[in-house]
Amino acid sequence: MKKFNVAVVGASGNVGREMLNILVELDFPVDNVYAVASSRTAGTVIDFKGKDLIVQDLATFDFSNVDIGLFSPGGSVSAQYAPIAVKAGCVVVDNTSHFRMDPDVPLVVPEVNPQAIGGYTKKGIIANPNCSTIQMVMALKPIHDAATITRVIVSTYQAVSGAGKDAMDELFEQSRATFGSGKIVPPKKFTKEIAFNVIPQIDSFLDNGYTKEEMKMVNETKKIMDPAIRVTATTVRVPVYNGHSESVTIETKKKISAAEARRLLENFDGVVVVDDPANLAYITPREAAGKNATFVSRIREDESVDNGLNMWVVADNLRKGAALNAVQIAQCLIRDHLK
Ligand code: L14
Repeated sequence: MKKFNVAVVGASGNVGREMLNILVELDFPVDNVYAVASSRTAGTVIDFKGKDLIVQDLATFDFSNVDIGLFSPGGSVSAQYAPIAVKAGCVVVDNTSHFRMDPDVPLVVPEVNPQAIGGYTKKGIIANPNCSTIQMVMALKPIHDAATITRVIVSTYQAVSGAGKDAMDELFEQSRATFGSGKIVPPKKFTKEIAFNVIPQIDSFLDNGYTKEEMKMVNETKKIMDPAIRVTATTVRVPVYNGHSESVTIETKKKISAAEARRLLENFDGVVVVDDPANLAYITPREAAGKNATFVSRIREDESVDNGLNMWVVADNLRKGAALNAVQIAQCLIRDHLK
């Protein structure tokens, strides 16, 4: 089997580290792996299959020997460096929001719209959707195919890991302070205290009153699945370390029973249904963390409308929401296009 040179950009971050883990777990056919990050962590050492990878500085890294770049750096870094990597001959799978809505960049969840990947040739870039979008479309897709979803109302309960390691430390230190550690930790990564609290803001506000995170869910769902689906979202940060949860309410053109939806979801690749409330069988983020599946629980008919369903959708936001989905995209890419 052909092997590939892979660069993980943002290798020191939460998502970058998961990417390295998942390359190993999925037995991705790597030849050389390069860990690349900002000058802040360049020179540090990361373990990969028992070997030391020395983190290289993105500013001077040469992509000409790299086939696939898995990018998950912060902020505007991808905007600057993804095109540089592409020019050097590398295909980039990018995790930032920068390229997602570019019509010349495919936005892919491999179980949902794998056919879109071929469009990567236009810019050399494939975008990985937002974490909350990915797990939601995993649960929507089989139902949409069977009954045509017309509207989605979603509220999220998002873990702090998506905001980075410093954000996880902020939750930890603020929690300790509540119990009298004596160390006062003012909000820094978040807009308000996150310990023992919930914050109805993720990313910045837009003119329409929604946050950017909310509009990512609206626009990305349309691009990945169907522009006709109308979506409204409220995205909320909760004091959970890892694993995003979502309350998802849908309306469909065709009536679909809870039992039928359960059966469709059970048969959809990547989804695991855990739904037997009488026996406390429903999923929580602590149980989903570290796992690759998107879990669906609490599937029930919405009795306030004619054709509606409610469900509870949970996934590890660093895995299916980011690193796993990116490596799965790379798997499709090498299977169908880089043979
Ligand atoms: O759009 O939990 O990819 O702060 C990734 C981090 C969305 C917000 C994205 C978080 C962002 C997310």
